[in-house]
Amino acid sequence: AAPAQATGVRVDGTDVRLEADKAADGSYTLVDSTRAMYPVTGGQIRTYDARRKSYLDVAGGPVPDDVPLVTSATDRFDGADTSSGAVDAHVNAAKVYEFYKNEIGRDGIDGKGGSVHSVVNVASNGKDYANAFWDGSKMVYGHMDGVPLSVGLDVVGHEMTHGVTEHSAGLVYLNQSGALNEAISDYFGNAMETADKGVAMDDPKSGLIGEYLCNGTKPLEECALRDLNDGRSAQKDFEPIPLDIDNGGVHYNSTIVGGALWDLRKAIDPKVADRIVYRAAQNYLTPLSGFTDMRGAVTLAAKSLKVTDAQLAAVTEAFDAHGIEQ
Ligand code: ASN
Ligand code: ZN
Repeated sequence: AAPAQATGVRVDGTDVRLEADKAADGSYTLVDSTRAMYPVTGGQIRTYDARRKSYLDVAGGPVPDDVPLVTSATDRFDGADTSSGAVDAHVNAAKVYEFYKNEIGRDGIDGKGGSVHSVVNVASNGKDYANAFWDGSKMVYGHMDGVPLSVGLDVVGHEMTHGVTEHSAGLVYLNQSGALNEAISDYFGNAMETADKGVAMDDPKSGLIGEYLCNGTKPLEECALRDLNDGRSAQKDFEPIPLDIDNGGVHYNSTIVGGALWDLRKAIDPKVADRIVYRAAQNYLTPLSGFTDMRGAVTLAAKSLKVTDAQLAAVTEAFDAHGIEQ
């Protein structure tokens, strides 16, 4: 087997170049050995197809033996490999890898060039499983109204960032630390997508998460799962939510702090904001950190990066605007 290029058809109908592997029998698999990690660690970006197996049988640990790599008899991945979400997952995982490598200087999810594995096309009791998640080892994707979740670069970036967070701050996925974990995933997922699509930061739609999952059947605002420009404040909008509901409302309270981080990204050079938020998450958070800790962490990270006074003032303003106090 040897690295080879292939072509894929994405769910939106466009062709895309894929990094693949060509076997001796002429078939291709979605195994990308071209990234910086490969020569050093052997790390690869691999995409597998669960073929509607239950997400419960796939979650946790390495990819099960009975879940195959995505394979094509020719150098073209289309048809079932498009509708499963495999092509979009493979391309988007590579984009997220490149963002972390080039913008942040991080080598993959574990920061050590380890493999990046995605399993697409899981179901729930034979029906669409309308979610995606990081399971501690890999990304897993279902379909929402027939559209694979992997079409969203913001979704793929969100899930991979859960892996990055697990390998660094280790934010416990409950209550405020869980909402902060969510906010960091939303921030980086959306930052990647906004940069990739060339959406201006001052576009009111810049904060939308998951807005492309409807594949054009709904306006972006209606399609989106969340909006980092929703302007919510810790004082007015934070709700303590029981643990049995969404791990204590981790996807509800998240946009309070995610909104502050997004405000910062709108106020200063986005690349500087990305470095500040990344450094905050890497160096100044611990597993039970909450929103106030994040304000402190972002402030410390900004100072340690020797940002300008204006950039530091933007940090203060962003957290003030969302009611997150010192
Ligand atoms: N899509 C969700 C997330 O990554 C799945 C979950 O609730 N963990 O946040
Ligand atoms: Zn999440």
